[in-house]
Amino acid sequence: MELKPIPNLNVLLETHKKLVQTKNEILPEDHGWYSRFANPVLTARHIPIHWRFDLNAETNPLGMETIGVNAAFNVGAIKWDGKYVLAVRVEGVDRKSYFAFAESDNGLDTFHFWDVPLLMPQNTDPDVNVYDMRLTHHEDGYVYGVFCTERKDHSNGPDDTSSAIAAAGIVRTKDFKDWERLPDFISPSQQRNVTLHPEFVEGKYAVYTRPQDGFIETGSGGGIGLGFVDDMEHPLIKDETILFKKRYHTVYELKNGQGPSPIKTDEGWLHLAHGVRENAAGLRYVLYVFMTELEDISKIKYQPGGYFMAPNNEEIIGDVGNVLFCNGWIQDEDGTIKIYYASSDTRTHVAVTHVDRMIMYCKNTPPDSFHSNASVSKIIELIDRNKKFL
Ligand code: M1P
Repeated sequence: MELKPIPNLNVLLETHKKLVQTKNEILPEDHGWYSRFANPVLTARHIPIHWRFDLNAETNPLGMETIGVNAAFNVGAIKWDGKYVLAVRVEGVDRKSYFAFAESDNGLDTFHFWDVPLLMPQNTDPDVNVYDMRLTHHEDGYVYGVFCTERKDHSNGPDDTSSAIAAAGIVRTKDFKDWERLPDFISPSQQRNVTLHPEFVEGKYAVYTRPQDGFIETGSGGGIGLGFVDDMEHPLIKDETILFKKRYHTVYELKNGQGPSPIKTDEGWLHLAHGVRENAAGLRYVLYVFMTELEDISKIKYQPGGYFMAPNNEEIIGDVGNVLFCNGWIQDEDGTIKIYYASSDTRTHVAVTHVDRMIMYCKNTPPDSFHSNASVSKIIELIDRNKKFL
């Protein structure tokens, strides 16, 4: 019998092609820190048609969507074979997240997905949900994908259907075809927002962590931590200390978390992180920057005050509103940095800056001095220095 495609196949394919081929446009910003772009680089609508629709008219005569997608966000990022490659957190309408890789030649638009999403290799305790992969090309030659693996917390008995436990899962590859699953990081607390430092530190793997008291609350253990692992095949986190503490009346008052692995610059290791605070409308997630010493990654060298990026206009709206989150950035050979950030747990955007701008930002933005009057004093100081130019 002759196979017939669904009646709306051409319309679906044409609409999808048009979306994927849309060129992006840089937007003007006056702060000089980075530039945003007009369109998100990835949304749920970018997921290929044949991943979402049964194309056979016999089984799907009305051409309806078969497997819905809710969001495409929180991407890991890497330059691979000259392409910008994103490990996208795709979330289905069933709330399950999985990873799918999308690539682009210029890193700004025309991202398209590889053949199939990643079927995550499993350990003995299967993942219930996986998300937020950080991709790190480590000095040992592997590309590591460190992600959050969530499983049910059975400790409160069978009637508790929502408690979960978060841990940091690890996969590694040398070719993006074969993925080896390693044991999850071994740590006394729950973990999320974990990523590797790209170089060995005194022969050990250095790991940025975010120890948590519970699945949501970071509690007394909050902050961006730093720990060390001897062997990735037995990834026991040792000597974990808090590198960047949460603190009252800052943009990271409630919790914070390391974004992607840091970028090495002439001045230090450049970090991008998210900070969370609470307000009457709920939680607000913003991105902030800090720099650690080249010779001692446990020491903060620059800590510019306040946020670097906050949800803007339509970015405020989405599944989990008022959230910016970033777990992927890419530095080009000329020092350009492409920041892949997600808004409101829904879509992925790009912002572009340069390593020189980021260094200036780190050096020239005053640190938070934790009191309104101290903030005003800094402004008055700046006004005084500026008088001779006006
Ligand atoms: O919903 C906002 C973010 O919440 C979590 O981040 P954190 O552990 O720092 O609170 C993660 O689930 C993240 O995926 C999500 O974007």
